[in-house]
Amino acid sequence: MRLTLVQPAIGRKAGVNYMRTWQMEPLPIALLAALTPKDVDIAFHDDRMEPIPFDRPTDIVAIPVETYTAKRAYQIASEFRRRGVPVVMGGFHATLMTDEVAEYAEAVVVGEAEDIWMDVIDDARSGRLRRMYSSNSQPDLAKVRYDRSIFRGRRYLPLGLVETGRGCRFPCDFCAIQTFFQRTSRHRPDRHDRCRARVPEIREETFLLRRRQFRRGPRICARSRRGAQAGWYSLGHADEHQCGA
Ligand code: B12
Repeated sequence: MRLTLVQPAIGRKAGVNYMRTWQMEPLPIALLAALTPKDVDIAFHDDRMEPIPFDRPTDIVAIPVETYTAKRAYQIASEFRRRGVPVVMGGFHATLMTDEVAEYAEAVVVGEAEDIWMDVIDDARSGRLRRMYSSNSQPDLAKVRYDRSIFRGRRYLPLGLVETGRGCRFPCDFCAIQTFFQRTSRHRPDRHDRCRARVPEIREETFLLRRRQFRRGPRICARSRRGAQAGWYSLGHADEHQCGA
């Protein structure tokens, strides 16, 4: 089976390639690639950086959808569907706006992918995709893996993204995170998992970590603290630091 993963851009403007911002490795793509069995032939296209070859043969397309990429994701999905290719969508927007997203996809995945992605793959292989896949489970973050080899050859910003935890326990109603994770919060169990020492596939000298972890310096191992002093920096993000930090 041939699976095509597509990272949608935030939008397109006629005559302009792309608004060149935030071109970092998209972690949901690396995660889906790692979850996919090895006998599936995976292609990946990043709409932020390159034209999507809609006519390249594929059996299924999977697209992560955030609210800010939803419109573009629907355009991409429509192009593939016009060619008879089934589309699966998941992510924050797909979970929060399931009915809307379902108009543009054969299948919508609600919740975290880890415990349900194999069902999607199996059903796609047998040509029996369900309209909706829903997972309430919260997978053990110690077991979560990313296949970053899928990004080889692309010139992303030299930032290594490390996922240190998921969710937030604060009830800020403007924030999608507390809704998506139902006000739960969990972290990778070993504090060293946050560090480059345990993320060998990251080569970059700069980490994107949640700001709070940098404030709490001692929670980062000595090697990463040295890195921080040597000039790595954390890129704060509206969600976490608004939420009680
Ligand atoms: C890292 C990050 C960024 C980075 C992006 C890095 C990159 N790779 O390009 C930066 C800092 C640049 C960024 C910017 C923005 N971000 Co941001 N960001 C995040 C953050 C912190 C982590 C996302 C991530 O990679 N998670 C790790 C992956 C593995 O987890 P995940 O995305 O949740 O995916 C899981 C499930 O959703 C599901 N899943 C996801 N996709 C798919 C697809 C399929 C097919 C399936 C089956 C499942 C599935 O399975 C995954 C594993 O369980 C989240 C908040 C958070 N804590 O989640 C916000 C978040 C995604 N960002 C958000 C926003 C709003 C923005 C901005 C628009 C903010 C702004 N106003 O500028 C910009 C947009 C930038 C742009 N132009 O593209 C919102 C999106 C809300 C929404 N309703 O969609 C979030 C959720 C924060 C929030 N408070 O609500 N962001």
